[in-house]
Amino acid sequence: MQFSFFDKKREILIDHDGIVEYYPQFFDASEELFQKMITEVKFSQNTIKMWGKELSLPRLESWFGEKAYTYSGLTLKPNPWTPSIFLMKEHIEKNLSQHFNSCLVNLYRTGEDYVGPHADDEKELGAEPCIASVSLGASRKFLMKHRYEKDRQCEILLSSGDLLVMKGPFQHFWVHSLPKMKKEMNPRINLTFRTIY
Ligand SMILES: O=C(O)CCC(=O)C(=O)O
Repeated sequence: MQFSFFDKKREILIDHDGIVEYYPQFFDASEELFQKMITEVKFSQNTIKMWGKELSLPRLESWFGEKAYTYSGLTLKPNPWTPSIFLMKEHIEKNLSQHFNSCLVNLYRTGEDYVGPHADDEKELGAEPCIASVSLGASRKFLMKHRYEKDRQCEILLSSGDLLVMKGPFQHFWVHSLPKMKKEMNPRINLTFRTIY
């Protein structure tokens, strides 16, 4: 598979207490990529422990790269890179001049699957993580809210092929989420490329 190097359009969505850049249609072969993910990735239903109870996450996950990743008490063991995820990683790295050694892949099966408000601020992601997030499949709303300035928030509809980059102190000042939408929505896959130290 080859990715075209077209003139990438970039919009700055947030430039206060962190930076969020949006590259619409960064990947033009997004339907093909979605199908590759479905066939190449083995997704798992993971659980986390909360208030002494075992809770199933409202999405499926798979973790790739060189190192394990622990969040909310859950440790994800790394799978070896699949050919397509590795190519996507290289393409993003060339365009952003940034290196990544890991990737979390989420599968939202219907509009009922979601991720609640959180920040990717685990210590092993470094002080100011740069996270590159690729959307494939159904379009879903992505919400960012400032932790301390309650009137500051930003919402964007992420579509197949879009790339969103969060960097600087963003994870310290903002939380982000992918809220539930209509139940009958088509599946969406999200890949977040990260660096684990
Ligand atoms: O699916 C998305 O766009 C967001 C995923 C996310 O927030 C995460 O994996 O930390």
